[in-house]
Amino acid sequence: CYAAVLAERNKNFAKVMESDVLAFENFLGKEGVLKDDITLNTTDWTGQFKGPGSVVLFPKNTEQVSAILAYCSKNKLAVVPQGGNTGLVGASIPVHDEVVLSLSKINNSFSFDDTMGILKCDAGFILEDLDNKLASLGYMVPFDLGAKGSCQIGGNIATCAGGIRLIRYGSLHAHLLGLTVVLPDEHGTVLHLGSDIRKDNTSLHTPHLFLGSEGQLGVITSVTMTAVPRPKSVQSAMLAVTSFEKCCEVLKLAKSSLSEVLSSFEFLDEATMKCLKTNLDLHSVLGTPSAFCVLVETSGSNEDHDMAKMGAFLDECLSKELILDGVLAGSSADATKMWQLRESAPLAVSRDGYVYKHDVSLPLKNYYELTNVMRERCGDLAKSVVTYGHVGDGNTHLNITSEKHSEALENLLYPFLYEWVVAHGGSISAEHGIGQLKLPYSELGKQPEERLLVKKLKNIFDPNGILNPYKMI
Ligand code: FAD
Ligand code: 2HG
Ligand code: ZN
Repeated sequence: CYAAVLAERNKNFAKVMESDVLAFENFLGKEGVLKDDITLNTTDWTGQFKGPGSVVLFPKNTEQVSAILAYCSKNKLAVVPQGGNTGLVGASIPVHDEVVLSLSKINNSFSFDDTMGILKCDAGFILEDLDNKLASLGYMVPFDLGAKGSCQIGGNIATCAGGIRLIRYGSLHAHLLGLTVVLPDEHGTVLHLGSDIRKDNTSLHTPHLFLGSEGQLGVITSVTMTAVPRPKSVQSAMLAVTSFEKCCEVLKLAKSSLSEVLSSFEFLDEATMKCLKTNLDLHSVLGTPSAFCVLVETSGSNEDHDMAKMGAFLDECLSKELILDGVLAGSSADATKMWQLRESAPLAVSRDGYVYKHDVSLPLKNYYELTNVMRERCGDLAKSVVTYGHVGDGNTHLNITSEKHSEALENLLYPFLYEWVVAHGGSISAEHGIGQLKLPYSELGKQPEERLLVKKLKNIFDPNGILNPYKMI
Protein backbone atom coordinates (compact mmCIF):
# COMPACT_ATOMS: atom_id res chain seq x y z
CA CYS A 1 0.00 0.00 0.00
CA TYR A 2 0.94 3.68 -0.26
CA ALA A 3 2.37 3.82 3.25
CA ALA A 4 4.80 1.07 2.45
CA VAL A 5 6.41 1.77 -0.89
CA LEU A 6 9.19 -0.58 0.11
CA ALA A 7 12.64 -0.01 -1.27
CA GLU A 8 14.38 -3.25 -2.14
CA ARG A 9 16.82 -4.50 0.47
CA ASN A 10 20.34 -3.32 -0.30
CA LYS A 11 22.35 -6.51 -0.86
CA ASN A 12 25.57 -4.79 0.21
CA PHE A 13 24.34 -4.88 3.78
CA ALA A 14 25.14 -7.96 5.85
CA LYS A 15 22.48 -9.80 7.84
CA VAL A 16 22.69 -9.88 11.63
CA MET A 17 24.23 -13.23 12.67
CA GLU A 18 24.56 -14.87 16.07
CA SER A 19 28.20 -13.70 16.17
CA ASP A 20 26.99 -10.09 15.80
CA VAL A 21 24.52 -10.51 18.65
CA LEU A 22 27.36 -11.84 20.81
CA ALA A 23 29.49 -8.84 19.89
CA PHE A 24 26.62 -6.48 20.82
CA GLU A 25 26.18 -8.31 24.13
CA ASN A 26 29.86 -7.90 24.70
CA PHE A 27 29.57 -4.11 24.27
CA LEU A 28 26.29 -3.63 26.15
CA GLY A 29 25.76 -6.64 28.39
CA LYS A 30 22.89 -9.05 27.75
CA GLU A 31 20.39 -6.54 29.13
CA GLY A 32 21.30 -4.05 26.39
CA VAL A 33 20.28 -6.38 23.53
CA LEU A 34 16.68 -7.29 22.71
CA LYS A 35 16.18 -10.15 20.27
CA ASP A 36 12.60 -11.28 20.90
CA ASP A 37 9.32 -9.34 21.07
CA ILE A 38 10.72 -6.37 19.21
CA THR A 39 7.41 -5.28 17.62
CA LEU A 40 7.18 -2.15 19.77
CA ASN A 41 10.44 -0.94 18.22
CA THR A 42 9.61 -2.07 14.70
CA THR A 43 6.12 -0.55 14.42
CA ASP A 44 5.54 3.18 14.15
CA TRP A 45 3.00 5.33 16.04
CA THR A 46 0.48 5.20 13.18
CA GLY A 47 0.70 1.42 12.92
CA GLN A 48 1.03 1.85 9.15
CA PHE A 49 4.75 1.15 9.07
CA LYS A 50 6.12 -2.14 10.28
CA GLY A 51 9.57 -3.47 9.59
CA PRO A 52 10.81 -6.93 10.44
CA GLY A 53 14.03 -5.57 12.00
CA SER A 54 16.54 -7.93 13.61
CA VAL A 55 17.68 -6.79 17.02
CA VAL A 56 17.21 -3.73 19.25
CA LEU A 57 20.19 -2.25 21.08
CA PHE A 58 20.07 -0.08 24.20
CA PRO A 59 23.42 1.64 24.72
CA LYS A 60 23.82 3.65 27.93
CA ASN A 61 26.38 6.20 26.81
CA THR A 62 28.22 7.78 23.87
CA GLU A 63 31.12 5.31 24.12
CA GLN A 64 28.78 2.36 23.66
CA VAL A 65 27.12 4.06 20.66
CA SER A 66 30.58 4.57 19.21
CA ALA A 67 31.51 0.89 19.69
CA ILE A 68 28.23 -0.21 18.03
CA LEU A 69 28.60 2.11 15.04
CA ALA A 70 32.25 1.19 14.51
CA TYR A 71 31.29 -2.49 14.57
CA CYS A 72 28.29 -2.04 12.26
CA SER A 73 30.33 0.03 9.85
CA LYS A 74 33.13 -2.55 9.67
CA ASN A 75 30.59 -5.36 9.26
CA LYS A 76 28.23 -3.49 6.88
CA LEU A 77 25.22 -3.75 9.16
CA ALA A 78 22.53 -1.13 8.60
CA VAL A 79 21.29 0.79 11.67
CA VAL A 80 18.16 2.83 12.51
CA PRO A 81 18.52 5.37 15.34
CA GLN A 82 15.32 5.49 17.38
CA GLY A 83 14.15 8.04 19.93
CA GLY A 84 10.61 7.93 21.33
CA ASN A 85 9.26 6.40 18.08
CA THR A 86 6.56 9.07 17.80
CA GLY A 87 7.60 10.21 14.32
CA LEU A 88 4.77 10.22 11.79
CA VAL A 89 6.57 9.35 8.55
CA GLY A 90 7.98 5.88 9.23
CA ALA A 91 11.54 7.15 9.69
CA SER A 92 12.25 5.63 13.11
CA ILE A 93 11.71 1.97 12.32
CA PRO A 94 13.53 -0.52 10.09
CA VAL A 95 12.34 -1.13 6.54
CA HIS A 96 14.06 -4.53 6.35
CA ASP A 97 16.39 -6.14 8.89
CA GLU A 98 18.25 -3.03 10.09
CA VAL A 99 19.51 -2.97 13.68
CA VAL A 100 17.46 -0.59 15.85
CA LEU A 101 19.63 1.62 18.04
CA SER A 102 17.41 3.00 20.78
CA LEU A 103 18.53 6.12 22.64
CA SER A 104 16.08 5.58 25.49
CA LYS A 105 18.73 4.59 28.06
CA ILE A 106 20.97 7.60 27.37
CA ASN A 107 19.12 9.93 29.72
CA ASN A 108 21.27 10.71 32.74
CA SER A 109 23.41 13.75 32.22
CA PHE A 110 21.64 17.09 32.71
CA SER A 111 23.12 20.49 33.44
CA PHE A 112 21.61 23.94 33.27
CA ASP A 113 22.94 27.49 33.52
CA ASP A 114 20.00 29.40 34.97
CA THR A 115 21.49 32.81 34.20
CA MET A 116 22.23 32.23 30.54
CA GLY A 117 19.39 29.73 30.10
CA ILE A 118 21.68 27.13 28.53
CA LEU A 119 20.73 23.48 28.80
CA LYS A 120 23.02 20.52 28.13
CA CYS A 121 21.58 17.04 28.39
CA ASP A 122 21.65 13.50 27.10
CA ALA A 123 19.70 12.97 23.87
CA GLY A 124 17.43 10.26 25.29
CA PHE A 125 15.59 12.54 27.72
CA ILE A 126 11.84 12.50 27.16
CA LEU A 127 10.72 16.02 26.29
CA GLU A 128 8.20 16.25 29.14
CA ASP A 129 10.73 15.03 31.73
CA LEU A 130 13.17 17.62 30.51
CA ASP A 131 10.55 20.32 30.71
CA ASN A 132 9.61 19.28 34.25
CA LYS A 133 13.26 19.49 35.29
CA LEU A 134 13.49 22.98 33.80
CA ALA A 135 10.23 24.01 35.51
CA SER A 136 11.85 23.70 38.93
CA LEU A 137 14.54 26.10 37.70
CA GLY A 138 12.07 28.67 36.35
CA TYR A 139 12.59 27.78 32.69
CA MET A 140 10.97 25.73 29.96
CA VAL A 141 11.81 24.04 26.70
CA PRO A 142 11.03 26.54 23.90
CA PHE A 143 8.71 24.17 22.03
CA ASP A 144 5.86 21.88 22.92
CA LEU A 145 4.05 19.09 21.11
CA GLY A 146 1.35 16.54 21.76
CA ALA A 147 3.91 13.70 21.79
CA LYS A 148 5.89 15.30 24.67
CA GLY A 149 5.25 12.35 26.99
CA SER A 150 7.14 9.97 24.68
CA CYS A 151 9.33 11.86 22.19
CA GLN A 152 12.98 12.51 23.05
CA ILE A 153 15.02 15.66 22.71
CA GLY A 154 17.43 13.86 20.31
CA GLY A 155 14.46 12.83 18.15
CA ASN A 156 13.16 16.39 18.26
CA ILE A 157 16.50 17.64 16.91
CA ALA A 158 16.66 14.89 14.27
CA THR A 159 13.18 15.87 13.02
CA CYS A 160 13.52 19.63 13.65
CA ALA A 161 10.22 19.40 15.50
CA GLY A 162 7.93 22.43 15.28
CA GLY A 163 4.93 22.27 17.58
CA ILE A 164 2.58 24.77 19.12
CA ARG A 165 4.93 27.56 20.25
CA LEU A 166 6.99 28.16 17.13
CA ILE A 167 5.06 31.37 16.47
CA ARG A 168 6.60 32.79 19.67
CA TYR A 169 10.04 31.22 20.11
CA GLY A 170 11.01 30.35 16.54
CA SER A 171 12.20 26.98 15.26
CA LEU A 172 14.87 24.80 16.86
CA HIS A 173 17.35 26.53 14.55
CA ALA A 174 17.11 29.50 16.91
CA HIS A 175 17.88 27.41 20.01
CA LEU A 176 20.39 24.74 19.09
CA LEU A 177 23.96 25.49 20.22
CA GLY A 178 25.86 22.22 20.23
CA LEU A 179 25.61 18.46 19.78
CA THR A 180 27.59 15.36 20.50
CA VAL A 181 27.15 13.00 17.58
CA VAL A 182 28.61 9.63 16.69
CA LEU A 183 29.39 8.95 13.06
CA PRO A 184 28.67 5.60 11.39
CA ASP A 185 32.29 5.18 10.29
CA GLU A 186 34.86 2.49 11.08
CA HIS A 187 36.02 4.35 14.21
CA GLY A 188 32.58 5.34 15.45
CA THR A 189 34.01 8.86 15.50
CA VAL A 190 32.63 11.04 18.29
CA LEU A 191 32.18 14.70 17.29
CA HIS A 192 31.46 17.61 19.62
CA LEU A 193 29.86 20.13 17.28
CA GLY A 194 29.17 23.79 18.02
CA SER A 195 29.70 24.84 21.61
CA ASP A 196 28.12 25.27 25.02
CA ILE A 197 27.96 29.04 24.76
CA ARG A 198 25.37 31.30 23.24
CA LYS A 199 27.41 32.91 20.49
CA ASP A 200 30.08 31.24 18.39
CA ASN A 201 30.78 32.26 14.81
CA THR A 202 34.13 30.57 14.44
CA SER A 203 32.99 27.87 12.05
CA LEU A 204 30.13 26.68 9.92
CA HIS A 205 27.15 25.97 12.19
CA THR A 206 27.60 22.21 11.93
CA PRO A 207 25.11 21.16 14.65
CA HIS A 208 22.37 22.69 12.53
CA LEU A 209 23.00 20.16 9.77
CA PHE A 210 21.49 17.59 12.13
CA LEU A 211 18.19 19.49 12.45
CA GLY A 212 15.83 17.47 10.30
CA SER A 213 18.56 14.97 9.36
CA GLU A 214 16.16 12.10 10.19
CA GLY A 215 18.89 9.96 11.71
CA GLN A 216 20.78 9.74 8.44
CA LEU A 217 23.99 11.62 9.26
CA GLY A 218 24.96 10.47 12.74
CA VAL A 219 23.57 9.47 16.11
CA ILE A 220 22.94 12.38 18.47
CA THR A 221 23.88 11.53 22.06
CA SER A 222 23.95 14.95 23.74
CA VAL A 223 22.24 18.28 23.05
CA THR A 224 23.12 21.84 24.10
CA MET A 225 20.42 24.41 23.52
CA THR A 226 18.77 27.46 24.98
CA ALA A 227 15.70 27.24 27.19
CA VAL A 228 13.35 30.16 27.81
CA PRO A 229 12.05 31.66 31.08
CA ARG A 230 8.87 29.90 32.15
CA PRO A 231 5.99 32.37 31.84
CA LYS A 232 4.39 33.42 35.11
CA SER A 233 1.05 34.06 33.49
CA VAL A 234 -0.57 32.00 30.73
CA GLN A 235 -3.99 32.71 29.19
CA SER A 236 -5.83 30.50 26.75
CA ALA A 237 -8.94 31.32 24.77
CA MET A 238 -10.98 29.37 22.27
CA LEU A 239 -12.80 31.28 19.56
CA ALA A 240 -15.60 30.31 17.19
CA VAL A 241 -14.96 31.62 13.67
CA THR A 242 -17.22 31.31 10.63
CA SER A 243 -14.72 31.42 7.76
CA PHE A 244 -11.04 30.78 7.14
CA GLU A 245 -10.64 34.36 5.91
CA LYS A 246 -11.81 35.54 9.32
CA CYS A 247 -9.32 33.17 11.02
CA CYS A 248 -6.60 35.03 9.11
CA GLU A 249 -8.02 38.40 10.23
CA VAL A 250 -8.01 37.17 13.84
CA LEU A 251 -4.38 36.05 13.42
CA LYS A 252 -3.42 39.48 12.10
CA LEU A 253 -5.13 41.15 15.03
CA ALA A 254 -3.56 38.72 17.53
CA LYS A 255 -0.12 39.52 16.15
CA SER A 256 -0.62 43.26 16.36
CA SER A 257 -2.55 43.56 19.61
CA LEU A 258 -1.25 40.63 21.68
CA SER A 259 2.17 41.02 20.03
CA GLU A 260 4.94 40.15 22.56
CA VAL A 261 2.73 37.93 24.74
CA LEU A 262 1.21 35.88 21.91
CA SER A 263 2.59 32.34 22.35
CA SER A 264 0.32 30.12 20.26
CA PHE A 265 -2.25 30.36 17.49
CA GLU A 266 -3.71 26.98 16.54
CA PHE A 267 -6.85 25.92 14.75
CA LEU A 268 -9.25 23.03 14.29
CA ASP A 269 -11.99 22.82 11.71
CA GLU A 270 -15.53 21.54 12.25
CA ALA A 271 -14.67 18.10 10.85
CA THR A 272 -11.88 17.76 13.45
CA MET A 273 -14.29 18.71 16.25
CA LYS A 274 -16.69 16.06 14.96
CA CYS A 275 -13.91 13.45 14.96
CA LEU A 276 -12.95 14.39 18.55
CA LYS A 277 -16.55 13.98 19.64
CA THR A 278 -17.28 10.75 17.79
CA ASN A 279 -14.01 8.95 18.39
CA LEU A 280 -12.86 10.25 21.79
CA ASP A 281 -16.02 11.72 23.32
CA LEU A 282 -14.29 15.09 23.63
CA HIS A 283 -16.62 18.08 23.32
CA SER A 284 -16.04 21.65 22.30
CA VAL A 285 -15.79 24.21 25.10
CA LEU A 286 -17.73 26.63 22.88
CA GLY A 287 -21.51 26.81 23.06
CA THR A 288 -21.78 27.96 19.45
CA PRO A 289 -20.98 25.47 16.68
CA SER A 290 -18.81 27.06 14.00
CA ALA A 291 -16.83 26.13 10.91
CA PHE A 292 -13.52 26.83 12.71
CA CYS A 293 -12.18 26.89 16.26
CA VAL A 294 -9.12 28.99 16.99
CA LEU A 295 -7.01 28.44 20.09
CA VAL A 296 -5.05 31.49 21.18
CA GLU A 297 -2.53 31.49 24.02
CA THR A 298 -0.61 34.32 25.64
CA SER A 299 2.40 33.86 27.93
CA GLY A 300 3.93 36.64 29.96
CA SER A 301 5.14 37.76 33.35
CA ASN A 302 2.30 39.96 34.58
CA GLU A 303 -1.16 38.45 34.82
CA ASP A 304 -3.06 41.77 35.06
CA HIS A 305 -1.28 43.10 32.00
CA ASP A 306 -1.75 39.90 29.98
CA MET A 307 -5.42 39.52 31.00
CA ALA A 308 -6.08 43.13 30.00
CA LYS A 309 -4.48 42.50 26.61
CA MET A 310 -6.40 39.26 26.04
CA GLY A 311 -9.66 40.94 27.14
CA ALA A 312 -9.15 43.88 24.77
CA PHE A 313 -8.25 41.47 21.96
CA LEU A 314 -11.41 39.40 22.46
CA ASP A 315 -13.56 42.58 22.62
CA GLU A 316 -12.07 43.79 19.37
CA CYS A 317 -12.64 40.39 17.71
CA LEU A 318 -16.30 40.56 18.76
CA SER A 319 -16.87 44.19 17.87
CA LYS A 320 -15.33 43.70 14.42
CA GLU A 321 -17.50 40.58 14.04
CA LEU A 322 -14.44 38.42 13.40
CA ILE A 323 -15.67 35.80 15.86
CA LEU A 324 -19.08 34.42 16.75
CA ASP A 325 -18.16 33.49 20.28
CA GLY A 326 -15.11 33.28 22.53
CA VAL A 327 -14.31 31.49 25.79
CA LEU A 328 -11.45 32.62 28.00
CA ALA A 329 -10.10 29.85 30.25
CA GLY A 330 -10.85 30.82 33.84
CA SER A 331 -8.56 28.22 35.38
CA SER A 332 -5.75 25.93 34.38
CA ALA A 333 -8.30 23.08 34.25
CA ASP A 334 -10.27 25.06 31.64
CA ALA A 335 -7.11 25.68 29.65
CA THR A 336 -6.19 21.98 29.83
CA LYS A 337 -9.61 21.13 28.38
CA MET A 338 -9.01 23.45 25.42
CA TRP A 339 -5.52 22.12 24.79
CA GLN A 340 -6.72 18.55 25.15
CA LEU A 341 -8.93 19.15 22.13
CA ARG A 342 -6.04 20.35 20.01
CA GLU A 343 -3.51 17.80 21.25
CA SER A 344 -5.91 14.85 20.88
CA ALA A 345 -6.66 15.59 17.23
CA PRO A 346 -3.99 13.12 15.94
CA LEU A 347 -5.42 10.35 18.15
CA ALA A 348 -9.01 11.19 17.15
CA VAL A 349 -8.24 10.80 13.45
CA SER A 350 -6.24 7.64 14.03
CA ARG A 351 -9.41 6.13 15.57
CA ASP A 352 -11.41 7.09 12.49
CA GLY A 353 -10.03 4.39 10.22
CA TYR A 354 -7.13 4.30 7.81
CA VAL A 355 -5.48 7.74 7.82
CA TYR A 356 -3.76 9.54 4.98
CA LYS A 357 -1.68 12.09 6.89
CA HIS A 358 -0.37 15.33 5.45
CA ASP A 359 1.83 17.91 7.03
CA VAL A 360 2.26 20.73 4.57
CA SER A 361 3.20 24.42 4.56
CA LEU A 362 1.18 26.79 2.41
CA PRO A 363 0.80 30.52 2.01
CA LEU A 364 -2.27 31.43 4.11
CA LYS A 365 -4.24 32.45 1.01
CA ASN A 366 -4.13 28.79 -0.12
CA TYR A 367 -4.08 27.16 3.31
CA TYR A 368 -7.68 26.02 3.64
CA GLU A 369 -8.27 25.97 -0.11
CA LEU A 370 -6.32 22.68 -0.09
CA THR A 371 -8.86 21.14 2.29
CA ASN A 372 -11.77 22.32 0.14
CA VAL A 373 -10.15 21.06 -3.06
CA MET A 374 -9.42 17.66 -1.52
CA ARG A 375 -12.86 17.37 0.07
CA GLU A 376 -14.46 17.85 -3.33
CA ARG A 377 -11.99 15.57 -5.08
CA CYS A 378 -12.35 12.70 -2.60
CA GLY A 379 -16.16 12.84 -2.44
CA ASP A 380 -17.67 9.74 -0.90
CA LEU A 381 -14.41 7.82 -1.04
CA ALA A 382 -13.24 9.64 2.08
CA LYS A 383 -14.82 9.04 5.46
CA SER A 384 -13.50 12.29 7.00
CA VAL A 385 -11.48 15.18 5.62
CA VAL A 386 -10.20 17.04 8.66
CA THR A 387 -7.76 19.87 9.11
CA TYR A 388 -6.09 21.19 12.22
CA GLY A 389 -2.73 22.73 12.70
CA HIS A 390 -0.34 25.52 13.35
CA VAL A 391 -2.14 28.15 11.32
CA GLY A 392 0.09 30.87 12.75
CA ASP A 393 3.04 29.13 11.03
CA GLY A 394 1.23 28.39 7.76
CA ASN A 395 1.40 24.66 8.60
CA THR A 396 -1.70 22.57 8.02
CA HIS A 397 -2.32 18.99 9.09
CA LEU A 398 -4.84 17.76 6.56
CA ASN A 399 -5.86 14.22 7.52
CA ILE A 400 -8.06 12.17 5.22
CA THR A 401 -9.55 8.95 6.49
CA SER A 402 -11.34 5.95 5.01
CA GLU A 403 -12.81 2.88 6.70
CA LYS A 404 -9.82 0.89 5.47
CA HIS A 405 -6.96 1.37 3.10
CA SER A 406 -8.38 2.26 -0.32
CA GLU A 407 -6.37 2.14 -3.51
CA ALA A 408 -8.99 4.19 -5.35
CA LEU A 409 -8.70 6.99 -2.76
CA GLU A 410 -4.94 6.76 -2.77
CA ASN A 411 -4.86 7.19 -6.54
CA LEU A 412 -7.04 10.27 -6.23
CA LEU A 413 -4.78 11.75 -3.57
CA TYR A 414 -1.34 11.21 -5.05
CA PRO A 415 0.59 12.71 -6.67
CA PHE A 416 -2.17 15.32 -7.15
CA LEU A 417 -2.10 16.63 -3.57
CA TYR A 418 1.64 17.14 -3.30
CA GLU A 419 1.87 18.65 -6.78
CA TRP A 420 -0.91 21.07 -5.82
CA VAL A 421 0.99 22.08 -2.69
CA VAL A 422 4.21 22.76 -4.58
CA ALA A 423 2.37 24.58 -7.40
CA HIS A 424 0.86 26.87 -4.75
CA GLY A 425 4.21 27.77 -3.22
CA GLY A 426 4.15 25.30 -0.34
CA SER A 427 6.32 22.53 1.08
CA ILE A 428 5.24 18.88 1.24
CA SER A 429 6.58 18.65 4.78
CA ALA A 430 6.40 21.50 7.25
CA GLU A 431 7.54 19.52 10.28
CA HIS A 432 7.29 15.72 10.19
CA GLY A 433 9.86 15.14 7.45
CA ILE A 434 10.08 12.70 4.55
CA GLY A 435 10.90 9.29 6.09
CA GLN A 436 9.23 6.49 4.14
CA LEU A 437 5.85 8.20 3.83
CA LYS A 438 6.80 10.98 1.44
CA LEU A 439 9.84 9.40 -0.16
CA PRO A 440 8.21 9.02 -3.62
CA TYR A 441 7.54 12.79 -3.64
CA SER A 442 10.68 14.07 -1.94
CA GLU A 443 12.02 15.66 -5.11
CA LEU A 444 8.97 17.88 -5.56
CA GLY A 445 9.85 21.54 -5.20
CA LYS A 446 13.56 20.87 -4.69
CA GLN A 447 16.34 21.88 -7.06
CA PRO A 448 18.25 18.77 -8.28
CA GLU A 449 21.49 20.57 -7.39
CA GLU A 450 20.38 20.89 -3.76
CA ARG A 451 19.52 17.20 -3.60
CA LEU A 452 22.94 16.34 -5.04
CA LEU A 453 24.63 18.52 -2.43
CA VAL A 454 22.71 16.75 0.33
CA LYS A 455 23.76 13.35 -1.05
CA LYS A 456 27.41 14.46 -1.06
CA LEU A 457 27.10 15.56 2.56
CA LYS A 458 25.52 12.25 3.50
CA ASN A 459 28.46 10.47 1.90
CA ILE A 460 30.93 12.42 4.02
CA PHE A 461 29.14 11.55 7.27
CA ASP A 462 28.16 8.00 6.34
CA PRO A 463 30.50 6.65 3.64
CA ASN A 464 28.98 3.14 3.77
CA GLY A 465 25.39 4.40 3.75
CA ILE A 466 24.51 2.22 6.75
CA LEU A 467 22.63 4.83 8.79
CA ASN A 468 18.85 4.76 8.36
CA PRO A 469 18.81 3.62 4.71
CA TYR A 470 15.76 3.68 2.39
CA LYS A 471 14.57 7.01 3.82
CA MET A 472 14.86 10.76 3.02
CA ILE A 473 18.37 10.93 1.50
P1 FAD B 1 11.57 9.08 16.59
O1 FAD B 1 10.20 9.00 16.10
O2 FAD B 1 12.09 7.95 17.37
O3 FAD B 1 12.56 9.33 15.36
C1 FAD B 1 12.29 10.30 14.39
C2 FAD B 1 13.51 10.41 13.47
O4 FAD B 1 14.63 10.90 14.19
C3 FAD B 1 13.95 9.10 12.88
O5 FAD B 1 14.46 9.33 11.60
C4 FAD B 1 15.06 8.64 13.79
O6 FAD B 1 15.99 7.81 13.13
C5 FAD B 1 15.70 9.95 14.19
N1 FAD B 1 16.28 9.98 15.53
C6 FAD B 1 15.65 9.85 16.71
N2 FAD B 1 16.51 10.02 17.73
C7 FAD B 1 17.72 10.24 17.18
C8 FAD B 1 19.02 10.49 17.70
N3 FAD B 1 19.25 10.56 19.01
N4 FAD B 1 20.04 10.66 16.84
C9 FAD B 1 19.82 10.63 15.50
N5 FAD B 1 18.62 10.41 14.95
C10 FAD B 1 17.58 10.23 15.78
N6 FAD B 1 6.01 16.86 15.31
C11 FAD B 1 6.14 18.19 15.19
O7 FAD B 1 7.09 18.68 14.57
N7 FAD B 1 5.20 19.04 15.74
C12 FAD B 1 4.14 18.59 16.43
O8 FAD B 1 3.32 19.37 16.89
C13 FAD B 1 4.01 17.18 16.60
N8 FAD B 1 3.00 16.67 17.33
C14 FAD B 1 2.85 15.32 17.43
C15 FAD B 1 1.77 14.81 18.16
C16 FAD B 1 1.60 13.43 18.27
C17 FAD B 1 0.44 12.89 19.06
C18 FAD B 1 2.51 12.55 17.64
C19 FAD B 1 2.36 11.07 17.76
C20 FAD B 1 3.59 13.04 16.93
C21 FAD B 1 3.76 14.44 16.80
N9 FAD B 1 4.84 14.96 16.09
C22 FAD B 1 4.98 16.33 15.99
C23 FAD B 1 5.81 14.09 15.44
C24 FAD B 1 6.93 13.58 16.41
O9 FAD B 1 6.52 13.60 17.72
C25 FAD B 1 8.16 14.41 16.28
O10 FAD B 1 8.66 14.22 15.00
C26 FAD B 1 9.27 14.12 17.30
O11 FAD B 1 10.21 15.16 17.22
C27 FAD B 1 9.95 12.78 17.11
O12 FAD B 1 10.75 12.48 18.25
P2 FAD B 1 11.05 10.98 18.68
O13 FAD B 1 12.01 11.00 19.80
O14 FAD B 1 9.80 10.24 18.89
O15 FAD B 1 11.79 10.45 17.38
C1 2HG C 1 0.22 18.09 15.54
O1 2HG C 1 0.48 19.26 15.31
C2 2HG C 1 1.17 17.04 15.04
O2 2HG C 1 -0.75 17.74 16.24
C3 2HG C 1 0.49 15.85 14.40
O3 2HG C 1 2.15 17.57 14.23
C4 2HG C 1 -0.24 16.21 13.14
O4 2HG C 1 -1.68 14.32 13.28
C5 2HG C 1 -1.10 15.11 12.54
O5 2HG C 1 -1.24 15.06 11.32
ZN1 ZN D 1 2.09 19.70 14.04
